[in-house]
Amino acid sequence: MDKKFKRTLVTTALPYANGPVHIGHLAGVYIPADIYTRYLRLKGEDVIMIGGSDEHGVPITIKARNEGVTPQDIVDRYHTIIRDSMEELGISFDIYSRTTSDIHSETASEFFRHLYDKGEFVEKTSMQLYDEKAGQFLADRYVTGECPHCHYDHAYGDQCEKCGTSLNATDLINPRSAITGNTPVLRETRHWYLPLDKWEPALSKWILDGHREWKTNVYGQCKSWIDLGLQPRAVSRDLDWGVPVPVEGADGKVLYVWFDAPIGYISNTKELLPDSWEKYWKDPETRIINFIGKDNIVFHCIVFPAMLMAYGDGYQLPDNVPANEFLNLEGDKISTSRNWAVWLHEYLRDFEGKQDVLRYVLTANAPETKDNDFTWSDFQQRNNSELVAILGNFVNRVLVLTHKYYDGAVPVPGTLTDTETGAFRELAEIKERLSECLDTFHLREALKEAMNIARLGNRYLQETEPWKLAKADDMERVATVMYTAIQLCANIAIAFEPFLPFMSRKLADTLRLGKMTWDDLGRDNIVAPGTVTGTPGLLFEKIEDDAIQAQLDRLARIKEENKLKQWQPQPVQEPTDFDTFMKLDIRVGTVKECARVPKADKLLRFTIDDGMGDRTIVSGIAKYYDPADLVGKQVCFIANFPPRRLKGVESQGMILSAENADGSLVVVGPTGPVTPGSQVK
Ligand code: B3M
Ligand code: ZN
Repeated sequence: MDKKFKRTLVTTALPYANGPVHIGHLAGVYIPADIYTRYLRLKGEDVIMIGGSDEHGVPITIKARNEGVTPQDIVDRYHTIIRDSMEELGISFDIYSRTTSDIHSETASEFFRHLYDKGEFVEKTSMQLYDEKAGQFLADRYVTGECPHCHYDHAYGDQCEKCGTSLNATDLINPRSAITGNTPVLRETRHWYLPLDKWEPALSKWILDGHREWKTNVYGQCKSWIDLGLQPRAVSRDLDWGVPVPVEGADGKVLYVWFDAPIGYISNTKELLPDSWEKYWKDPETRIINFIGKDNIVFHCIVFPAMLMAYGDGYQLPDNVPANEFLNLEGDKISTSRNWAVWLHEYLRDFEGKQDVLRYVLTANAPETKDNDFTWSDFQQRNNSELVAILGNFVNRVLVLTHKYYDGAVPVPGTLTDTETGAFRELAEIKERLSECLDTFHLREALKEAMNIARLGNRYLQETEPWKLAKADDMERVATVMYTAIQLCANIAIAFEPFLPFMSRKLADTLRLGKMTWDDLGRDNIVAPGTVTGTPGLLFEKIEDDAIQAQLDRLARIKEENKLKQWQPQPVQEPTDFDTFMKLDIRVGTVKECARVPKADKLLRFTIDDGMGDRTIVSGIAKYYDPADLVGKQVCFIANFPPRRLKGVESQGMILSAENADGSLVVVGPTGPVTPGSQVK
């Protein structure tokens, strides 16, 4: 670490407790933060990682309203799922708390009150959107409409998810209430604003001059915000869920969720370290790193820093904000409301014991510099041909051979040859690049470097071929090779600890390693001769096609469900006139016979009593009916279409049917008995 700093505070964006966490959250925030924190711990640094649920805000009240339960019910449910599933994935928070805790409301309240007393807010009355039917103001996600920038039609009142622009509800074109669907009216209300314009020079100096090393996506977003000119931002809302505004006469007003949520980082640090939390926030020798997703950049780089500067009292600004881009799923944007996600708690149920596989795939494919796609076939492929075939295979060969030749005891090596010294030199180079990548948040690259140790190991075995040496009875050389290979395995256990902590611990236990440290990485003598290694078990197992197919089937079902939910009636056609209608001779007939048309799986052949005799009609509805069920029913048909041949049968008309949202067809007939041959008009 930079000599300037004595300790690191890692914060992770607080997920909204309106749903479980999914692979997008993990790839964007929690896995990178966990890798980085574990790395610093291995280096013996003073580091804490802070997490917690964001339990205020409109996404939660909307969910509660939809389900007819209280917001507290919602956050209790999802906080537990999120906390437990992240723990199971090995995300090693020092604390995972929540913003409905008492300590948080006190901290957030005090923060607001302090700024209020210092005169840091501007109080303003303005016109805001109000839903007269629901009887409430429509803050943030309570209103949707057209984005004024990219014209996406489903932008939210606080942000357009399409172009990422942060919005005010009143910016939306054609706003609609998310509660009632009504068009809102404007009504006057009073709020407190943080004048970001006042902090613009300080923010510009701090970021644009002082942090050119930040990721280009982060720096670029900050720059465009600052270049556009910062505006005062409201920090309160007219809502009944949140931290009440701690000021006389502010009934029915709460702190804006984006005001209270980042303060959650502070409250959670306080909860973890009641006596020493301040040194993690107010000491210039503390380095603060915020892990977030790209939609949170402005709040972490502009708004929260302005709040901290306004507060004063030594609060430090983040040293880096390594925000990731988005992860898509099978080519589509991940969405909680559309259930288009791989949910962590479901993954853990479906792939028991495979935490490291998900950690591996999400790191190897992390959206560090651009949006990326998660696909189940890539997941399977990376498991089978990287984790199993490269990493697992190397370690397994080494342990099996050690047991075969030495009953598991690490042999005393003979003289090292150029092959060994070359391998250790390469290992040292890998360590250097790996550390450099981790220090600069290039975690995909870092994982590749760690993997290079396994590749190096496989190459080393291939080159030295200890099984051939053993056949030729060159046991001294076998001892050197196996000793060296065991050291490479130990290096793998250390190098992978930040990435794949479960595999790492299992391997470390097999090699009888106690506490691992980053200092040991690169050493050629980590495991002493004579150490009796444990029985080798497989580190990774192949993932079979049926497990992958089950996931793809689930996604296909969700796609189908979403299609149904999104179904809308076709727009009404161009106007027509009665004469045109009358030209169609629509009649009622009674089905006398109905049978499948041989060799045509879609077609049914009807014999219809049309009042004049028997009429044959062929209709493409075989998928939806058992022919016997239609006999005796009355149907409407068009009588004056010219006959045409379908699969060898002459069809004398067309039976009318209605198409459902899912594409299925239902035959249309009269609601009461009708004389066959009657006309429909
Ligand atoms: N809950 C937004 C999100 O989940 C928000 C982050 C808060 S971090 C202080 O994307
Ligand atoms: Zn937009």
